[in-house]
Amino acid sequence: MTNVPIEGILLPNEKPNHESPGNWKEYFSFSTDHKVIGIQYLVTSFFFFLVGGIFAMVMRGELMTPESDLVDRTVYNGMFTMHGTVMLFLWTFPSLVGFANYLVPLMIGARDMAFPRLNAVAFWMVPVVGIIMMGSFFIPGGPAQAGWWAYPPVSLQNPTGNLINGQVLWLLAVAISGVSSIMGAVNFVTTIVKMRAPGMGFFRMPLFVWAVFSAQIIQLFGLPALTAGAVMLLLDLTAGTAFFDPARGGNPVMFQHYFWFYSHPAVYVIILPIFGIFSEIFPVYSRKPLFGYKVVAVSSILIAVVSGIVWVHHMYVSGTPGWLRLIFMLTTMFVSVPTGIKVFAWVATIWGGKLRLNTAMLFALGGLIMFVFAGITGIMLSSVPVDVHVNNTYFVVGHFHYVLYGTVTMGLFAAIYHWFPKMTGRMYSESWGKIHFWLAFIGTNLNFLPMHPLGLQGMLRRVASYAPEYQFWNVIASLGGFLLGMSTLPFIFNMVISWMQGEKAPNNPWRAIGLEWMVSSPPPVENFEEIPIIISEPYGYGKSEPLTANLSE
Ligand code: HEM
Ligand SMILES: [Cu+2]
Repeated sequence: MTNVPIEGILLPNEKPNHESPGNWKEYFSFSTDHKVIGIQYLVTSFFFFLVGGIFAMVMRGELMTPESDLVDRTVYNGMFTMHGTVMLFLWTFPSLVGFANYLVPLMIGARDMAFPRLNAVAFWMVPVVGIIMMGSFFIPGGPAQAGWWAYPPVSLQNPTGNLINGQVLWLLAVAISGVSSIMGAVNFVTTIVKMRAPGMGFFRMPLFVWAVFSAQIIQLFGLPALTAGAVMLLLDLTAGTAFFDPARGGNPVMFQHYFWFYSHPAVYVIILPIFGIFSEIFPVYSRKPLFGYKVVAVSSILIAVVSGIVWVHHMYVSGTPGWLRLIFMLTTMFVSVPTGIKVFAWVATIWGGKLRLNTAMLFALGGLIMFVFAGITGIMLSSVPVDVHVNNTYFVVGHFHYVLYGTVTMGLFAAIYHWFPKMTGRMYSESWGKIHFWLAFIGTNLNFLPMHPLGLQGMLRRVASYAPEYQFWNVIASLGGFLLGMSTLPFIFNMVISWMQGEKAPNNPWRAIGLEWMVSSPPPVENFEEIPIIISEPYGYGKSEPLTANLSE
């Protein structure tokens, strides 16, 4: 077979033909270099993390007192809707795609992604999504107010009567974001299947690559459902159809199925790469091989499969019959098996290791601790009798913030610190990093722990006012929220100053094992002058076997 060059597709041995990213202007251009695109994703999504954070500060300000006195109720509705949407679709998803973009080709010994141009197109759709979302603040009626899940009939209300309203723009943005993610998924799966360096069998891939692979397979089977649901809702809103409008014979519960068939697996699209990050970081800073490498790899795939058959646990109180609730309760509880295996493997890796508690390791450890807590509340929620009581209360909000801040955002910070020297060629300041960690760790727990007693006492989510007896825990939560907001300042300060004038980073500052650490910091445009030949399993800490046959360590 001959290799016929095809426009826009990179063959495994071909060198990519892009310029070196020496110049900052490169980051504002249609670059096809996966490393530039990775950083573009990360910086853009971090900007939206700040935007979503400001919405959170407004909500926590409102909730300092039982009365609705800081902002108008409709503004509050817009705030929680846009907060959730921005944090999911513009922070966690794209930042993880950023890491996947930057790291996967380097980790598998490839020179770029399989479809570099598709990659650039997928990235540039993200700012478009952001602009549409933010633009909805400036139209009559303001942004969508139906929550990040956009359940009909609330999402079908359209109080202004305009064709272009907040909900329509929201649906449009979510649909574009879905298209961008599908492009990304096709690209990642192809890259991982087709572009691995010689000798890099599936069971020699780093666990971050396994995690991205599993997560992107979920995107491929799940996203079509969400996109179909979003388009049908858009038609109901604009074209007079009645798929989901109960007043006109439609079925609103059907939308919940479309939504959760994707959006439950979506939480695994987010968490799996974080598990991958943990699996990369713990061995390096414990100086031990990852415990149970193959089992951890397979459990990523198992999580991806099982995540597809649990969605109805979000619908226990949507008129779901008892026998169906029972089935989904059992499948949901089963997810904790492969997840528990991973937690066990990380603890066994850390156990008895020579721990180096620098900032990246602290964030990973903090994230692991909070994940264990989130997993416990998750199992509680999977139980029908518990969920029937706490569904739609702050208990659920507490649970998913332990996952999405406590684990995912902490894990993202761990990754940013760990790979910062590789990406920028500079070292960051450990002391500022540690200040960031402690503020974030204390802030997260102060903010989200009180939500559990509040939910058990019956405080509903998505409300701007509440009964006075809930005030104590709400004040604590708000103070924690403001602390969390402040914790971001030392981070920004550290990143900007270190990127501009930090100490120069060597190729491998953490003495880590992995292909990305065998090239310069930042890596050369084509990643590898010579394609590496892999001759051993990853994570060979404490063994003295080389990783490749041809690159020098
Ligand atoms: C052991 C693993 C987990 C179990 C058993 C579990 C279980 C549940 C259940 C049953 C609910 C529904 C509660 C309700 O609506 O009344 C829920 C809500 C939620 N979970 Fe989890 N969960 C787990 C892990 C995760 C992870 C890893 C994430 C995210 C990365 C996550 C994010 C969410 C979110 C966002 C919601 C709320 C959705 C909403 O109402 O807006 N969960 N979880
Ligand atoms: Cu779920």
